[in-house]
Amino acid sequence: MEMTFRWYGKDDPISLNKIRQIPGMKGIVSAIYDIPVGEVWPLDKIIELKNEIESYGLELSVIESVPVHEDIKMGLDTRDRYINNYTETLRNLAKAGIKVVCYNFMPVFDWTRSNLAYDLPDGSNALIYKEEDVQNMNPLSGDLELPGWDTSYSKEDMKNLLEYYQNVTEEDMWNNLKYFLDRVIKVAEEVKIKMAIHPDDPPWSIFGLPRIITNKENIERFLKLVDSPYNGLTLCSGSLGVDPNNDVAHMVRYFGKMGRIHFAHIRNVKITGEKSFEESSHLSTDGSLNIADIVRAYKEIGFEGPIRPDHGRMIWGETGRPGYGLFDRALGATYINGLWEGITIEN
Ligand SMILES: [Mn+2]
Repeated sequence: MEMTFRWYGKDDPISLNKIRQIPGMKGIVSAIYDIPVGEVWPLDKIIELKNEIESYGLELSVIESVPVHEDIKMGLDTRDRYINNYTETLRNLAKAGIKVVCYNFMPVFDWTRSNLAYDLPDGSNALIYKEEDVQNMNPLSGDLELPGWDTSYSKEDMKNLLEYYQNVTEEDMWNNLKYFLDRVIKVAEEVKIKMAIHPDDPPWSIFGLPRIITNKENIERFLKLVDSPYNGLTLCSGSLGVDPNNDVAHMVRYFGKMGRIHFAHIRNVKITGEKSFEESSHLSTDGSLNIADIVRAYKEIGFEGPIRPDHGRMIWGETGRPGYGLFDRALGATYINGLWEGITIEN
């Protein structure tokens, strides 16, 4: 595996200089953040990002994410233009030597939490999700702050989007995803970029919106939509793991042996009730997931791709982007490295 770390570009308070000091850190997961969703990423901007990262002795390992325009997810007639732009972006990324692209297919909201800084008893704070709180949220109130929310939507846009989705079923989402993949994976194969879908987070419907990348059965269906090694997964332990029916280590072994895991997100979560959880430290005993077994599963399948610690708590007084501070994620990377080094696989 290659240990990597997410970096939000030059505006990220956590500098590349700090990231490179984390033991074993090899790669950066990043994106270009100032291009509107759906437009083509120019080659010179990609090269600039890559050069900046490489000047710190790190590699640009994964693009997370190239966002999918909402018109594609909704299946509107305008989607063809955005799909063409998407494949143009892939071509430019390939010219810069990018090998893995992460994306998701969640309608409107991306990842969602009910509280971005919930105080934990040890004095740290973390992202949490409480189903009853989310059900009481009104996405049209305009005062919600969700980390994965595209804040460029006006209240009116949001109202229209939510209204439109009232008539979009899960089967429609499957059809729209297939339409997208039929066109995009062909280009991904040609330019040798592994596409890696991120599961829906949390893996159930929120605000009445359809969500489909949620469990083993659905992921298997997804992989068969276009049965190509370039149509693969970002396997996120924390996203899938909040549903106790999802056995993450089993999924790593199962989809890993098929060669379809292209990128690994590792983090722990503590399930606190029905459809409710706290993001815990990465340590197995701090949460509901057996991170040691998940890392063992990656070692068993001979995983050589990028792994990153996913979200972290805010510890030692750190403030900043929810889930994306330096300290707890660095501890997560170190913990994963320790597990990896300690596991011997007998052949
Ligand atoms: Mn993730």
